[in-house]
Amino acid sequence: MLTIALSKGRIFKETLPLLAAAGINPAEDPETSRKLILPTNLDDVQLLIVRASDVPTYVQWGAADLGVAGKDVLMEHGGDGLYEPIDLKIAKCKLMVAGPVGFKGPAHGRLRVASKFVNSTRAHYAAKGQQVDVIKLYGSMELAPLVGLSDVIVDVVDTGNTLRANGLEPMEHIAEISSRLIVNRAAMKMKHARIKAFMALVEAAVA
Ligand code: PRT
Ligand code: MG
Repeated sequence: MLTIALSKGRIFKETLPLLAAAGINPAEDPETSRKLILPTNLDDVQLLIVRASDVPTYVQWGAADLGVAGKDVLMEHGGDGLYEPIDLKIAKCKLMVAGPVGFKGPAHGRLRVASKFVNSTRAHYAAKGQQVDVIKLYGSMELAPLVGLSDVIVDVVDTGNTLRANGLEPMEHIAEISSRLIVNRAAMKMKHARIKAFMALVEAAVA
């Protein structure tokens, strides 16, 4: 059995054509099905529908052989127990610092930064030698500066429409983000032929 973990929404939609190129078609649509294990047209391939930030965990622990996860999520997770062999070039965005339009820095004290990407945030400011207070959030980061929870945020940005709609603007670029195929290290050995064949088809579809 080959088990592939991925999240619904943009990653599922953009991974679908790549799976199809590898001969894999889900038997149900995760947007309408309530099933968390989706069978496919192939008896020996199943999909797990999990939270985007949980994909590396399922693959790391071998509950899934393969997964599709954003580089933002992988940077935050750290990549233990995982190979990251293919840049799928889907779900592209940028990890950025953003703040209120015209924001020049806190009046006094340390900069307060809200993010769900606390590790990437700490690493970014550590690399600049800047001491900051990092505030962990799980979503709706754009709200934090509007109500004085933080000065700025670190979040992924695509069109920038969400920032603009909330009176924020991009301030610093941290990383270019796209989704990656990830592989459990043990599965790569135990199911080598099957996974290599899958990867070759996916790689051809990306190119
Ligand atoms: O929902 P959950 O908490 O489980 O996780 P998630 O929100 O991270 O999942 P999902 O499916 O929204 O995103 C999965 C992956 O898609 C992320 O890990 C990124 O790698 C990638 N991606 C690409 C994005 C975006 N583009 C993006 N625009 N992830 C989130 N966004 C957000 C952005 O932060 C903003 O709030 O979408 C909103 C719209 O963006 P703008 O800039 O176009 O307005
Ligand atoms: Mg989401």
